[in-house]
Amino acid sequence: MPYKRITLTHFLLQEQRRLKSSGVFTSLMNDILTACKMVSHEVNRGALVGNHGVAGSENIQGEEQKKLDVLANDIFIHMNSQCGTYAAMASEELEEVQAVTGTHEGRYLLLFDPLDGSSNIDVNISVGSIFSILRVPEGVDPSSQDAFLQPGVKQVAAGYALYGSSTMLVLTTGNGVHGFTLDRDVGMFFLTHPHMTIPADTTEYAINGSRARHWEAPIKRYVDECNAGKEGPRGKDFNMRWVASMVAEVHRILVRGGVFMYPADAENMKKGGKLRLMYEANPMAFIVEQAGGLASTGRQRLMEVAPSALHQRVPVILGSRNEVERIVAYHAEHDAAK
Ligand code: P6P
Repeated sequence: MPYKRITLTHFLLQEQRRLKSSGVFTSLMNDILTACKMVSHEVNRGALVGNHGVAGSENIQGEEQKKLDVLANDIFIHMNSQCGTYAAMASEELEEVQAVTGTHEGRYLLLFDPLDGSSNIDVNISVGSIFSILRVPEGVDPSSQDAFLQPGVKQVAAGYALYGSSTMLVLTTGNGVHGFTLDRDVGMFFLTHPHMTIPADTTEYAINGSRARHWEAPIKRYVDECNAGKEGPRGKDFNMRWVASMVAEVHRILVRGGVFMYPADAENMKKGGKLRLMYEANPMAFIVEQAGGLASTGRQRLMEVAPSALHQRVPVILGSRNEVERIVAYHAEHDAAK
């Protein structure tokens, strides 16, 4: 019976009792889910209200901002500044840390990519929001970049909202991964995907194949073997997917397995890779590991990368455990033969 579901708020209160934690965590999560509902509303109205197209500005990454990039960022900053649980925030869209004024008791830091995959907005392909929560380190000014430069293993919680055929919020607090679907008529997220786990094996990989000429040998070896199919060394056929929206790719992997790769390559390695460590790779790595998968740079566990800059980029290989282990082994063989 569909009404016999629990809401995200019920789930958070249960987690709060289980963790014997104060209500702070529940209230900070409530602000994030409200922001995601508001972004979902604006994404879904799209061209009807002029939300498509470019904003006429660039972000810190030097990327042209879409109108919804700016709107989603404003919504996240505003909604998460109200209840005093965050001392500061960092956004993919903003160069500097945003101190949350008047909340000296704020004990948490929020990092987010307010609208990931926004090149897909005007063509109506799924986009998402990604968030990561850290504690304010002792004795550090929370409004300094240094406060944010913590490895992924220090995350308190991480999650994403996927604005797809339905709007979902997927969350981990370190006790597994749980998925909630937005009931627009009720205006609440309901638990629909408890204890999401990633199959250890897969026949589906995701990579932007147009970059093949730039790939390092271990990635080329892995993809070539997948493409060789059952006649090749893997002895089975593979399928390829590429949505150009990390949230959509990770969600597919959580639901049915797979491996996602945005590796460092000859062209992007000058910047350290394509995807950002603090508010894309780390939160997704936390979710993937909590769901039984692995997340690596190819040479290091992603969540153990020691950050040196707020907007730093990193190679990303994540998903089904046995496939990520294979890709990491190919990197190790390659490096040992150098
Ligand atoms: P490309 C979106 O801009 C993003 O950050 C990820 O969501 C996505 O996986 C990747 O970049 C797409 O990159 O080079 O295929 O456009």
